[in-house]
Amino acid sequence: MNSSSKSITSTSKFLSLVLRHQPDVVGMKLDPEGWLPIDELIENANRQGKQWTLSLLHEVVASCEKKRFTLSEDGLKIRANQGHSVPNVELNLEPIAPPEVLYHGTVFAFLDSIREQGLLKRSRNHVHLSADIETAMKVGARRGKPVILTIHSDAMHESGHVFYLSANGVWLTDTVPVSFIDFPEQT
Ligand code: HQG
Repeated sequence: MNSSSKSITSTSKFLSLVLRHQPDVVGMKLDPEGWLPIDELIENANRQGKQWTLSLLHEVVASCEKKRFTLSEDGLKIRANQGHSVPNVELNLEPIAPPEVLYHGTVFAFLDSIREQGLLKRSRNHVHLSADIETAMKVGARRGKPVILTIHSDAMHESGHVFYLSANGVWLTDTVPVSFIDFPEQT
């Protein structure tokens, strides 16, 4: 990794912290839809020793493979597309019918508890599901050897569960009862 991609990665990590979890680390509060004014964010971050510029943040937004962040149409605000734990952030996504199945990448250590409780959102505002197995593998691999659960999302939807699709293609729902989860056989 060269020094410029290092600074993009560290900026992206700090931005995720601020825009999803702890805006107070730069003394700010997300607006009800999760936005922060970008100029003020840069000023506040720089007061804490960062060396951010508008063009650095534009580069972070554009180069992020997972498209974690969005700039508002007028370019004055920035927000995270999903992953929030800040309460009461309303992304104003439209409910949307999911495909027949979705996937959730997790690890063996959580399976007993998932078998008992289903998938819970825990510290985040939604349970996060992936449209394809490859993405779910990457999500699970953040914690160890990934285990992929298959979620019968169409059946969930039919029985009244609401789904949203984030701007970066992550499926969001409130909870997944265990009856809609297929566990892999060897687990
Ligand atoms: C597990 C990343 C025990 C769940 C990813 C997961 C994603 C349970 C962990 C996004 C459970 C929560 C979200 C239960 C769920 N008992 N464990 N009943 N229910 N779990 O990080 O889905 O790179 O909040 O399996 O790509 O891992 O940050 O959710 O392992 O899109 O942009 O509890 O974060 O995106 O962990 O990941 P998380 P997640 P970024």
